[in-house]
Amino acid sequence: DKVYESKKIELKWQDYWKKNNSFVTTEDHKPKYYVLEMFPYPSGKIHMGHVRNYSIGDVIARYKTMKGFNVLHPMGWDAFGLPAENAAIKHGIHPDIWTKQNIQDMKDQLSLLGLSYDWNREIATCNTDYYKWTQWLFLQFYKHDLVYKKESRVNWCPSCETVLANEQVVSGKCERCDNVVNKKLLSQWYFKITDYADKLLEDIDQLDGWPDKVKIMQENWIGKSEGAEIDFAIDGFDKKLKVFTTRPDTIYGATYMVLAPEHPYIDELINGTEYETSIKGFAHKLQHISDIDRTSAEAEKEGLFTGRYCINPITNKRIPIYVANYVLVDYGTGAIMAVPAHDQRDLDFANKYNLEVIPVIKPEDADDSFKITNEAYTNSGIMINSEEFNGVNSDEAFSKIAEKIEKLGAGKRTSSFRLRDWLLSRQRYWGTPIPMVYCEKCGTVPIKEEDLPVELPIDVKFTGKGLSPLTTSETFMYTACPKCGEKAKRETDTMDTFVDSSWYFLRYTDPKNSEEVFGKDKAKYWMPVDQYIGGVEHAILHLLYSRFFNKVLKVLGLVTFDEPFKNLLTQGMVLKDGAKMSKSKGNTVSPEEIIEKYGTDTARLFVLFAAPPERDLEWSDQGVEGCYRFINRVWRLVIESINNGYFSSAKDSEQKLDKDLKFKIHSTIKRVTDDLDTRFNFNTAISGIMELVNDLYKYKDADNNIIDGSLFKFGVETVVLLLSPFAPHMAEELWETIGYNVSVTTLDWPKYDEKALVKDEEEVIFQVNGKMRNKVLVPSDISEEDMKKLALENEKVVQVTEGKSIVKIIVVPKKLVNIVVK
Ligand code: ANZ
Ligand code: ZN
Repeated sequence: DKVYESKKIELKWQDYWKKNNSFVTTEDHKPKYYVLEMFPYPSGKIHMGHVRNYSIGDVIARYKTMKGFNVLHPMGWDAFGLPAENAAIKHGIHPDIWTKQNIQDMKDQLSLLGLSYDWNREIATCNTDYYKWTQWLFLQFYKHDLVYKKESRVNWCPSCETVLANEQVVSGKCERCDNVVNKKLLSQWYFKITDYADKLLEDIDQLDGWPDKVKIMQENWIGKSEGAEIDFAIDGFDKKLKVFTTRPDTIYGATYMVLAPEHPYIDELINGTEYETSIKGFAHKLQHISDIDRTSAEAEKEGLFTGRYCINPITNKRIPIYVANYVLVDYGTGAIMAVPAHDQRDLDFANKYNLEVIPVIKPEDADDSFKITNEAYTNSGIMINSEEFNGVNSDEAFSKIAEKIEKLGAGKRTSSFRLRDWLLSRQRYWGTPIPMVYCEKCGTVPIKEEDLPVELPIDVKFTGKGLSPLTTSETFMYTACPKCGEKAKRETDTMDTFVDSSWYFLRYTDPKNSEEVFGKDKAKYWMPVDQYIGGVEHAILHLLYSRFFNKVLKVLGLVTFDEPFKNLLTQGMVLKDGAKMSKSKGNTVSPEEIIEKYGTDTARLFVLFAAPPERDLEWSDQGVEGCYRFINRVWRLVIESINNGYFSSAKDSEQKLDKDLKFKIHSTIKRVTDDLDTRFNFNTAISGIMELVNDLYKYKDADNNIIDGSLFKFGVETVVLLLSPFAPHMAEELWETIGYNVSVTTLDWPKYDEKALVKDEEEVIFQVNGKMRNKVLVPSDISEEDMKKLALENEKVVQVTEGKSIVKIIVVPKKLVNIVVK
């Protein structure tokens, strides 16, 4: 007998697909389907998470192809980033060499998985023919006033003398040398993503095919608050203090003001006063504390009086101005009116510093003795202590007071976003160089488009010290100013790698274009991505940045659609012993070992069968064994049937056994198709196929059964085809063994016959006192009365009911009749 040799078969078909360009795609007249898995960082090794991600994508790609779609299924490399630079510092390998070697290694590992990628479309973000276009896009953003430079604070390790990424700072200390990390002011590049905050928020409504949790995460990240900006005059100072509040209804309860210690007015307000030194010291201390720590509810509220006062524009009351840790400079206006009665943070602060607390809203059912002590009242209610607004509901007062403020010219309704502009500068080598120069005469000047790419130089030193290693390359640093031709200095920062990944899905549609970022027609044909698949860890930044890029590209006229990803599937993690598989926990299972032992088809089947794709998946050796046994069982079914001539067996009359099998085959096609079409329920699809395999075995082994060869063959072939997206190598081999010489990848997905799904007979059970006495076939449309009659007349039933009196008869339509006797 031909035995199942996974390795031999898998290599054979991988080679076949490659030689026959089985997965190479071009635009054609068919409906298109673009399936995309988030491209990996080339760390050098694939792990089970990759296997899961890519297996999900591959099943979808293969299924949609068989359903008649023109499928685009590309793969590439998110190839810039810090690890390559660390390797250069540690081992002296150039990042370029390190990265390219890793890409080759990972490609070799990926090829073992038999994934249906169009490798002709492979891209790596570190290749000049890719990052040239990343730079080109940066210039378009610059032209449209969507990039700007601003001073901001970076993490700086004084002992390594280098800028650190946030993830390199571990509890305030440098990951490399364990010294305390400082902040340093650097002038850096930003994308104006906040210009698109409203649009990014609004269009979440279009994302029907996204998980709700991801949409909520995006919404919260953008964080829109509706409220008002109100101007407070400052006593003895000519500028007004603008605050942002979400609660204009509480303005009568504003008893003090708070500025962020970094607020631009601070200097003018306190210079030369007795408050200067302490406030500056306070601001300095706060530099090292993250925004999250400063604003958390638990954080101790701390602040200082500035010696200054504001005038409340509604009450004309004079109230003190403080600085405090819990007000941030870059949210709203960096200043607040504090209403301790109705805001917990303000109340904590007021209680600590003995500031006045005036309640202006009371619960509907509270009486006049309503007081605030340690808990702020944050709900709506009835207005009190608010002059003409007393007695009004606070929700109503919100608009009325906002109107009054507007009439007085003291402010206006507005909204504020939590979303910040996107800091894209990185003081690193291994990234896309920012295509700008600094000229003493002309200032900041963009590189001319025709001079792109600005290539990464080779002659850099990786010392781990100083600013970007690009500053160590003489050849790179100095160039001619694009405007005046004089000597100018290049920008030495590179771009955040999220820039590279914000448009790669577009480049796949036209990866080799050397004239344009991508052909508009090609993008129009393939985009948007019909199904995007990746980890939920990218639910916020990568997806938001990609959406932002897409919206800008639409304005630039390069794309025609609002949203780049129509459907999103966020796959769960792969766990072992209840914890995420990871090197640090030492609980990993190597894909290569599993493939060596059982074959890729088993590995793929297991990761798809063990859990629905969005859920976490617990690794189980028995589960893998089980999938391996199932594959062998399918294998034997086909080989045995061929060897024993089952497919050519003739039968002249149809029996119940045949009818049941036919029903099972068609209903399995329907079930698997539905599972794949709607929710990608791979696990239930696979168990459906397993059931059909069981029934095929039962059918062929049934006593006294003559096999209906053509029906049986139809059943077995259906199994092979339905399994082909999951276990493609085995399916190809079996298909060939059955006698066909076309690749399964070119075949149509099996269709079911609606008529075969209608059962015209049902099996009904007859019970007496709950005990089964007989099973009979009845017409599907039988009435309850007729069922009763048949049961009462049935020979086996009569044997036990004779001479007894019938108490009652229970009928479950199409299933059972139970006769209760005494
Ligand atoms: C007065 C007030 C009364 C406030 C009240 C709240 C409750 P969200 O919803 O998060 O946008 N705020 C404004 N700017 C701030 C800053 N830079 N740092 C810290 N806090 C700031 O919250 C907006 C509210 O947070 C604003 O409304 C302001 O306090 C505070 F009963 O103003 B509120
Ligand atoms: Zn110049």
